[in-house]
Amino acid sequence: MNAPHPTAQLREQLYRDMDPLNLTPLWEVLHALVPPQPASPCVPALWRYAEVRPFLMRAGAAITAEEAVRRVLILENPALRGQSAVTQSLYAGLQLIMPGEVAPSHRHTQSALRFIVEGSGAYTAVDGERTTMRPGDFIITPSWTWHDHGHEGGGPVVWLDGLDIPMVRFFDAGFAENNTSKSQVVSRTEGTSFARYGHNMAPVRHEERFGATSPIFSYPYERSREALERLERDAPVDDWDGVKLRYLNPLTGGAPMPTMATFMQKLPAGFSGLPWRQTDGAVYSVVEGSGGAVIEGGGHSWRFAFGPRDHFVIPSWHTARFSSERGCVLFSYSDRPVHQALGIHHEERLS
Ligand code: GTQ
Repeated sequence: MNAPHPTAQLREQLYRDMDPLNLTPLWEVLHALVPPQPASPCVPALWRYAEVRPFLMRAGAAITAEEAVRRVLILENPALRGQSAVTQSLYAGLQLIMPGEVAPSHRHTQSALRFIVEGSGAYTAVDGERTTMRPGDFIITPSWTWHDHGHEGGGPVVWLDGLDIPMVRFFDAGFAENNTSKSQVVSRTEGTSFARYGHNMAPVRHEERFGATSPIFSYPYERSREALERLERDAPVDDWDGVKLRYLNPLTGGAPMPTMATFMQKLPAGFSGLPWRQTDGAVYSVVEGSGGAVIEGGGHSWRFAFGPRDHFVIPSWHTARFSSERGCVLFSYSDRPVHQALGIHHEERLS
């Protein structure tokens, strides 16, 4: 008579014996590998500017922009500490530059966006053209273009850096190089790119300068805000998003960068939005006004009250809804173009 299969023992012995050959059984991990729905390890988080700013200023006293190369405080997802990541695929940081400083010229395969949070008079130079930074402007540094930042005005200037660093690291496709000169030579007059591409027109014989990235370096806030205000006044407001527009690469109609989509939205005064969820986790920068976000996921719930210059992250497939008593303007970015390119983007609008 055979004894009943000592199944558990048999399996444990199998796992131990094959472990040195770097073999592991799928059936122990299958449920987590192929989950019924996204189960992000990220958590929602809010960084209040009033709490962050003193540390930025202390960083300003502790290190120069030149020594730091980029003087940035990274917004790390509380569940991903040590990984320099705000979501699994995205990086966020707040960069400070003081009058007279230069953040030296370099280039890398990672794409970057800048969203100006505080101060005026700093510039970023891309591909020989300088762009002056003003609060609310959205500025692009395309992959593998030389860029340096400088400040010839007065007072500190702070902007949000959004990069695809974790995504490029995931693909092991990161290259970087320092320029031989600290500031790149200016070879184009400021505003040239915007004149060429920023008016629903394009040069008749344009070269595709940056491949999949928008040839517009800077999307000025006054233009975005005007569009949102007009739509709030003259068109139906969306029950989930308020008034929300996406930024465009004018040559493709797609997102301004191959890896990141950017948005600006206005929640009208008295807005109480319906909940939604989407697979692209998103980082938000509060431009003006105040409001609230209720976020739910993994059996937990978060309630954020936000004001100007605050930042927060809504991870993949967390249910969120916005409200605003007095109205507010929100900038956000996510990895949506990658989801869409892979055909794995999902969005649900709940009620
Ligand atoms: O400005 O080039 O926040 O390379 C992180 C990496 C900013 C930049 C960051 C970077 C930059």
